[in-house]
Amino acid sequence: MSDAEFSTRLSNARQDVEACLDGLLGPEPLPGETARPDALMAAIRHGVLNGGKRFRPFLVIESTRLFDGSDKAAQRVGAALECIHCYSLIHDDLPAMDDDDLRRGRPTVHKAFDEAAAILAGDSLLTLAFDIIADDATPLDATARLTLISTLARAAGLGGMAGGQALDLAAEKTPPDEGGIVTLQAMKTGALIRFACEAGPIIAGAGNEERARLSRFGAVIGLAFQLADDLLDLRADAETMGKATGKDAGRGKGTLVSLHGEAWAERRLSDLVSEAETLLAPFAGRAETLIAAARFVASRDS
Ligand code: GRG
Repeated sequence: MSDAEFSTRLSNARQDVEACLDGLLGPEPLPGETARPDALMAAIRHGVLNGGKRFRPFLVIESTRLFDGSDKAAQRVGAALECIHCYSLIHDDLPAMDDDDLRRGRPTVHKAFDEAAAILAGDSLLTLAFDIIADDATPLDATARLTLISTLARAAGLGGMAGGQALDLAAEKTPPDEGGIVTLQAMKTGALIRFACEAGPIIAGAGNEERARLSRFGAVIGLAFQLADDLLDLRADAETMGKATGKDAGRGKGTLVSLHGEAWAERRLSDLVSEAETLLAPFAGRAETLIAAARFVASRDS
């Protein structure tokens, strides 16, 4: 698949998911909700509808297509996952965590609004994600919806992303060894990406073998995503990234790049892309978009 074809597919998925998110984040309360406060909705929309790549929803959509699953279900699960990703960014930017003023090229939610609004926007997005999947409007049977909810809860929670964030904060005081860095990154960054790839076979009702294979593919590209992010933190400027860069080095934070150097990281990225290709080899041409996604992750420049 050419770079241009891949960009078109990513951009189409982005548009579909943004339309879905725009509808889900409307002012009208759902049955059972009392009201959606205007100021909270403004903070939430600032933190979500703001130019993200939507790479995780794209992975949900493409891993679902690999098994001919429902596109509509994939869009809603992708939107739910993006809600959790956006919550994590909003909370990560808070002064108590990474303390950033810029995200996706715009003021962070606590800068544009205030800290309480940012905390509540994140809380609301986290719970909304599970509401979106549980809702009958997600066209899947109840067992598939429950499996998605439980798998996503474990990816996002204490043994996944939130736990990884805790390990990351602790790493500023006591630097972890290489194994510790790999574990914290697999949790903080990798868990949501792994869920995105595993969601497809769950949505499409594929078997356990396929689900395990896509989960391994997700783990591999999650590693590549973080390695590329560590390289970008060293190499790119804040304008290109839409967020502060150079923060890891500034804080003396250990990464695999600081341990082994940039040339090692480039070689490891290329090995990870080969591993991703091998994992999807049984699907032959049907997996070309996901394989292009693995290459995109390794070579991305923003
Ligand atoms: C606060 C519970 C909690 C978790 C925060 C997301 C996160 C965990 C920390 C962010 C720190 C960071 C920069 C991690 C590297 C990987 C990452 C999540 C990059 C941002 O994701 P992209 O590049 O961003 O997909 P866009 O803006 O395109 O969505």
